Amino acid sequence: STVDTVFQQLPDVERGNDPSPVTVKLSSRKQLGLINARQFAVESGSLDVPLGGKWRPPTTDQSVSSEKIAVLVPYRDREEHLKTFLSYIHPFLQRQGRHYGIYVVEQHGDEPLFCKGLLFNIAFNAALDDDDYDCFIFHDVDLIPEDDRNLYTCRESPRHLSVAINKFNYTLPYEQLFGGVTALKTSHYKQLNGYSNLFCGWGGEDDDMFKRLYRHKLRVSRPDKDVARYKMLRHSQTPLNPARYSLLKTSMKRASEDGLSSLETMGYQITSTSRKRYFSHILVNIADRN
Ligand code: BGN
Repeated sequence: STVDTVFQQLPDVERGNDPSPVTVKLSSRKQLGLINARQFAVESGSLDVPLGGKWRPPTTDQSVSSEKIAVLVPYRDREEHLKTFLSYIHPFLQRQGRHYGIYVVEQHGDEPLFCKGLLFNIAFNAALDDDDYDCFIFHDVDLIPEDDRNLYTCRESPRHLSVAINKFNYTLPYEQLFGGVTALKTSHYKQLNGYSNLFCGWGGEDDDMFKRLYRHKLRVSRPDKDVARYKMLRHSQTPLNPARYSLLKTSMKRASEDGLSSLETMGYQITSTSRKRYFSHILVNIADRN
């Protein structure tokens, strides 16, 4: 079943609940795990998120940044995570005064492995069809930002935002890491030819992207690790990508022809695009590649 069913069933809740605190303090992993659908509905019910998860700050002041930001969230089979993610990310982005839209790109079909890079590329095009976004945030559904000072905005350099994750004891595992949560200008993502479409299963698509950045001499910037803190929601290990090591040997060769430029050859179908209560939904059928 797809997320369709889940989000139509959420109960309506009263408005006027307390707004979320300015800094999200998540004291324990356990606490996060306990957030259930009901709590989510209550939290989100206190928010004014227009249908489709698109929001802009209530201001007429044109001097305020006009940057439009799309948050892309690849998704499959993680309903609890998605609810938790949405319940945090909307208040977070609104406290930062962002003009944004949330796009959940969901994989279904016979392909057993999760093809994150392909989903990102599909969602990138779909979001640009929907609105003229300047900036893209590529976001794992299981990462919850802890600190409002971690600004979801694009800079001159591509930005790696998930620097310090509780799972890695709040330290960066390696200097070339470019996975989890990243921010790239629309122009940069096009220049890079997006992600590789070929990584299905856990691991490597982000390392491949890092090589694309290197190839174009785009330096990665990062916020301070005291600010760029995240909680990772608990889940079992997803099936690994057995081809990730061999694929990473050909990253440089493939970069210009494997990505946005080769999307039409990838044999997927967009089953539907729709406005859900808290996000825009892109449902993609990916056939078994074997
Ligand atoms: C790396 C993964 C990344 C992942 C980080 C952090 C690979 C490729 C073979 C070396 N890379 O090992 O994709 O984001 O760990 O979890 O598996």
